[in-house]
Amino acid sequence: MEMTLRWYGSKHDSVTLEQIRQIPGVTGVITTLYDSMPGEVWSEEAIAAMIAEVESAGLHVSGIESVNIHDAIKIGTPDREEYIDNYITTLEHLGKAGIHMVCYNFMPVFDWTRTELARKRPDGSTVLAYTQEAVDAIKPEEMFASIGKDTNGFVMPGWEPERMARVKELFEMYRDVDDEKLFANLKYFLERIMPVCDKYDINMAIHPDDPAWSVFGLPRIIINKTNILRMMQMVDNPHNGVTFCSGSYGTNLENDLPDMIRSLKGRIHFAHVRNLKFNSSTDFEEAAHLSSDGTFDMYEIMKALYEIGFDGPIRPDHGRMIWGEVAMPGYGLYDRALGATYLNGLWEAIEKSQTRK
Ligand code: CS2
Ligand code: MN
Repeated sequence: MEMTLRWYGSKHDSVTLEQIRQIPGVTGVITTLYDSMPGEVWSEEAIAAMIAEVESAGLHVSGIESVNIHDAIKIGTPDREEYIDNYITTLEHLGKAGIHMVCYNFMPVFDWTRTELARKRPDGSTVLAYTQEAVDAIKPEEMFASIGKDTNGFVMPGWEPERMARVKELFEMYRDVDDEKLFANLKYFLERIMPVCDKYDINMAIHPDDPAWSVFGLPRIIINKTNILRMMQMVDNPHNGVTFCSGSYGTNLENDLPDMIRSLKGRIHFAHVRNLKFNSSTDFEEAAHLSSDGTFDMYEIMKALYEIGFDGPIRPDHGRMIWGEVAMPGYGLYDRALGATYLNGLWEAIEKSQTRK
């Protein structure tokens, strides 16, 4: 595996490449063209500039998170053809530039959903948190306003203001899309893009829906072992793979994370590893990465990844806000650096315990 950190580009991120370069064991970044809108073609020039900037800091681009999918593709409207063509061109440009892993998600309307961005914990740190009660109490169009004030002035991935202004309209467009239709639209999209992925050896890595259940009545399909295996089989090509995000699949306590990892052998192209602390089955917060701080056994998660021979990029996921840092919620430097170091420590111990018996 290769330890990486997510980075939004110098215009948008409070964390610098120079800082990332100093986290021991982190050799790559996972980045994106944050200003691009879903459906746009990423130009070769913009991709080259992004790579040059990262490489001049002594790091490399380990993959993209995300090339977002236009709603027309998820809904399956006739104009999806044009947006799929654009997506293919973007993949072609990325492949030519030597990028081989692309993360994306297939969530309708909202990307990840949290009800608090700065819940205070007993140690004074703040974290992202979710309660079902809070979601049930508001209308979808109020969602952005309810968390918008806690973004520390940053644009949150998946919560771009232009998108949020259209929430009502988007709900209307998804009216006839149920789980089956969403599966069919995902299959259609994947079948269309697989040839370019085969040509340039691009691993597509779908990110799970977060939380892993339907919110506001919208269909959500990338939520559990049954559905993800269905997706792997419906387009049975190794380039059709997953981002294994422990914090997203883990929102549903019925998901057995190490077991899911083992069942996805050969198809996990990217890993997000973080912990959650459940206060009840419908109230969870994003704890520090350590097993002792949350609900999951992080050793077992890393061991399962090791055992299936996972060799893709991995990253700590959302971190707590600590030591007075002001950053995009979940994406500060300090706690993610601690997370990376902890995960590297687990990996080293697992590796040595296998080879030094
Ligand atoms: C989430 C998502 O995993 C995460 O960090 O914040 O925004 C995720 O990046 C996307 O759903 C992937 O497309
Ligand atoms: Mn994730």
